[in-house]
Amino acid sequence: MEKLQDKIKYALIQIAQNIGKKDVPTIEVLVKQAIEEGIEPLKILNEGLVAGMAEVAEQYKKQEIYIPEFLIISGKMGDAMDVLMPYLVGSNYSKGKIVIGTVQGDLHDIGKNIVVRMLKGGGYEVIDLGIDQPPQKFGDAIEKYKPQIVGLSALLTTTLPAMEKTVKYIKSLNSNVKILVGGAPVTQAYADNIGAHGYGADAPSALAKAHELLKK
Ligand code: B1M
Repeated sequence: MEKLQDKIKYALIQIAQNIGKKDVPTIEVLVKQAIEEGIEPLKILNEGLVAGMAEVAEQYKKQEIYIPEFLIISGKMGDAMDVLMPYLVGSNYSKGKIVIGTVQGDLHDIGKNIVVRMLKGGGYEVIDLGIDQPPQKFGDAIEKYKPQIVGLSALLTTTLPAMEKTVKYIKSLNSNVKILVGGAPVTQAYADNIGAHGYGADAPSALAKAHELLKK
């Protein structure tokens, strides 16, 4: 018999391929069923949801699915996480904590929100500060939440200096936090230049970079 974790994983992929169709399996129902069958919550997360999301991310990367589909799937993933979360509490499920926000002067958040969903789907606890965040707000959040990673997003060439200022400010706090940056005008060269620890060109690479930064 097909394992329930596999069903959860393939349900996410099926949603990607059948958006809008009625008979697509509901992830929350499968997650509930898995819990009732006594499958370990961490197994449901890692071998079901995270594995399914990783495949969906590949499809997004290869442009087999696009932003609207990705947002729908991420939403479903969020619903499933809501069901699973109470069972995960106390099981040390989180791979790490990430504070993220769009830098000062910048109101764009569509891409950042995709990154947030991707990181959550990848098993991270994410604290989203929102848009137009001054350096001090990132500093306050570092003190309050003690994250391992801080993510900065910028969509305007005119807000790139705010990203640099924020990186400098965070580094001046002497915490061990790693800084991950991204957004349309940001490049690897720019990230290196301002002293960020990591750069993600898109949501899947932001997730991959987060994993990599935590290994260092
Ligand atoms: Co604006 N805007 N916008 N805009 N806007 C752009 C960015 C622009 C390229 C349009 C253009 O001129 N062709 C241009 C910037 C030019 C430049 O700087 N070189 C521009 C401009 C000029 C402006 C205004 C100044 C316009 C005006 O008022 N005259 C103004 C500025 C407001 C401000 O921020 N202060 C403005 C306003 C707006 C809206 C509010 C109307 C709206 C934003 C709504 C919102 O976000 N809630 C908006 C939009 C929607 C866009 C476009 C059309 C789409 C951006 C987007 O959502 N892309 C954009 C033109 C375009 O890109 N075609 C444009 C889709 C999204 C999934 O991609 O955000 O790149 P992206 O995110 C990707 C990656 O970049 C990466 O992963 C994401 C997922 O793959 N990524 C990260 C993002 N953050 C990351 C963080 C990471 C890692 C990866 O680690 C932490």
